[in-house]
Amino acid sequence: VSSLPSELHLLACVCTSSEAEMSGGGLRAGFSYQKFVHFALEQTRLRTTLVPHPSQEKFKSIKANEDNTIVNALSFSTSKIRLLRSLTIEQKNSIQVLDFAGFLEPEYDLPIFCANAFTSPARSIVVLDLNPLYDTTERKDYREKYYKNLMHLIHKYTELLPWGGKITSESLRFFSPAVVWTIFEPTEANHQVLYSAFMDYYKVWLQLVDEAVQETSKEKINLNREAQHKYLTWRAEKDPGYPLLKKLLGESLAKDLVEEFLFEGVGALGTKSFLDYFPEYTRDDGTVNKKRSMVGKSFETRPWDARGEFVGVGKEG
Ligand code: BLA
Repeated sequence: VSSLPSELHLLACVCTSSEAEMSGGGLRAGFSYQKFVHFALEQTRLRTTLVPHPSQEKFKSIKANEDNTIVNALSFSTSKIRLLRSLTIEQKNSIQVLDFAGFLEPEYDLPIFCANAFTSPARSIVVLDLNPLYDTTERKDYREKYYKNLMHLIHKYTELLPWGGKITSESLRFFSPAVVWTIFEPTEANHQVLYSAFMDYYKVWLQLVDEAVQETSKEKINLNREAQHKYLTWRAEKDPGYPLLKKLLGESLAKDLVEEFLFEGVGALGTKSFLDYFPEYTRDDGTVNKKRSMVGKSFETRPWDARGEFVGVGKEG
């Protein structure tokens, strides 16, 4: 019940946007990532019961510093999904942000659903993926288990949503061979393709959730928990959206949003620190290096082959 107003708002957006979307060129007044969220929640509800996550209460009504900015935050859990949360930010004729993710309970080794899009009048920067819990190059068994039957998706979209260019190898290790990493001009046609890809990827993920069998080995559950905690720790510290969140919400609220909402679990799923996981970021005085990447950007083209085998050659610079 607590999510009703946001979802009504969301429905309203879907119903009234078509006319504005027809106007074409640049960032359309009516374009919104709300319909992505609406689709995902509706699909999830068809299969399972969504229970509001405790984090929703604090963040569902957050406001940006600027009046023209609408922030929407929703979070749920299900019997298998520990945290399904969505953040959208809309600034009329200016920026549109989507950050949608789903994390399973540690009893499952399922990939993390990850849809991030940052749209300005100039371009849309997009990551859409089932982020692996384990390295798909080192762990061939994990790659076989989840990505073998998923590679058809990237073949379907790679032409319309081409590789976005050089990327830091630090980000790349959290991506799967089926990742959509792309930068495009924010036209209606491009966003329609993105919406279609989002629907396909989300449906596949939901199917995997349905089929997921609970792990019983304590050791494996602990490994799943630590892998998820490492991911949360990385993103809570280095997410490219963080500077913008600070600007829009102020430093303190942005920090709370990142730690208690977007990457909730970073404080509770494990005790290791960022530097325990990523010691290469240690500065001489023992603090965390603020640089996002220590290695630099590389991989001008998609570094996986059609079967999901890593074929990238990392070059510095
Ligand atoms: C840029 N966001 C990017 C880039 C990536 C991502 C790869 C390109 C810059 C780069 O090479 O680092 C997204 N990176 C990811 C994701 C993972 C990762 C999803 O490693 C997962 C492991 N983006 C958002 C949100 C905002 C946002 C919520 O998701 C804002 C509130 C903004 N992303 C944003 C902006 C840029 C960006 C402004 C361009 C500026 C920059 O590159 O610093």
